[in-house]
Amino acid sequence: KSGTTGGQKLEYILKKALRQEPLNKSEMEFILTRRDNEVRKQIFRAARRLRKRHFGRKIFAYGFVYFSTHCRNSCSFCFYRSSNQQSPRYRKDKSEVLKIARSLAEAGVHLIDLTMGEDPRYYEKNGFEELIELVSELKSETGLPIMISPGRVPDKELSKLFKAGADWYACYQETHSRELFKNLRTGQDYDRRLQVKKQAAETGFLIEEGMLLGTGETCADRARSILMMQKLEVDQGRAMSLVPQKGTPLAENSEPERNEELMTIAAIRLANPDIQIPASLDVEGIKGLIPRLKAGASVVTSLIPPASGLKGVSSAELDIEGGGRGLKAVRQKLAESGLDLELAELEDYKKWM
Ligand code: MD0
Ligand code: SF4
Repeated sequence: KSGTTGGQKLEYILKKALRQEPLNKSEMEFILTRRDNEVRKQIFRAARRLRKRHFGRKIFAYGFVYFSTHCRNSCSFCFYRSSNQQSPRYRKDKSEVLKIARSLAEAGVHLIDLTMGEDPRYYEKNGFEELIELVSELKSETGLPIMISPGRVPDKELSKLFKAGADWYACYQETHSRELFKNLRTGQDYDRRLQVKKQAAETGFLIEEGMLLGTGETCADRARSILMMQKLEVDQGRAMSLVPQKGTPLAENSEPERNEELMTIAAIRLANPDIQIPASLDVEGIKGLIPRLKAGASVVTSLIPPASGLKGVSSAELDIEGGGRGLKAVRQKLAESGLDLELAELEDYKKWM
């Protein structure tokens, strides 16, 4: 009901966001704690307006190449944590990765996201030369922008990767509560993980930050993570719901309500009007696409070609072999949605960068 203080407060905050003035923590929390469906719709509408202002009708798409699922770490939420015997372990060689990337490029993605666990082969044995070589060949063969999500790489490797042609560095903190961080990224150092993002930005990378929902965080924690995205001046900020994984400490957690992620996406947009925000297919597959775009997301991520032998991170198999993680499926969903959105051209994306 408008006229109540709650209604006035909402209106005040949304107007402020639409003027692109930074929201403070309590305003962010107010947005994140709204439960009423009509109010939520109003918030999504404001988020879409901001997306439209900065991206028009264009939606972007990233190919996802999870080329090594080996990892030395033991994140409590992750299917691929080192001690999990139940997860599919593989490591694709350069020629396979290039082949998959070429097929993604032909299909029309705007970027290739090269993702790996903190694979001991790179971190402990051979070093990063192979990855650096992969980046430079991928760049010259496809001409596409490249994101790397290789874990917390050493500083000196970062600049080599940048020089080889990587444009983006993605490294998710998951939470900015130190307490929770300890439980999630077991044995890892909060400050060092944060530092590497700053270092990457200084090196010249575009940077992505991410938060994980449904691990016991409060709305205040979520607000803090969103404000950190602002403070770090990230170029891409994501929220993804926990998908409880078998063989992990969080296996028995319940999944957060779907609206929680949508509300968080919208709140990220209100606080960071011009950044990329993923609508990841890795949580609910293709059926999750339109709701995320309606909440203000701007880029479809986790596109995985069938028969590539590649897995997703949160949903290892979901929709991959059926083609649901392909651009054709995305185009079709966009056309049916009535949202007046279309896939961008590569040139549009490069201009945005
Ligand atoms: C995604 N599963 O895009 C991927 C992943 C890593 N840079 C991205 C979390 O949803
Ligand atoms: Fe390794 Fe990344 Fe999984 Fe953590 S989230 S266990 S670093 S693959």
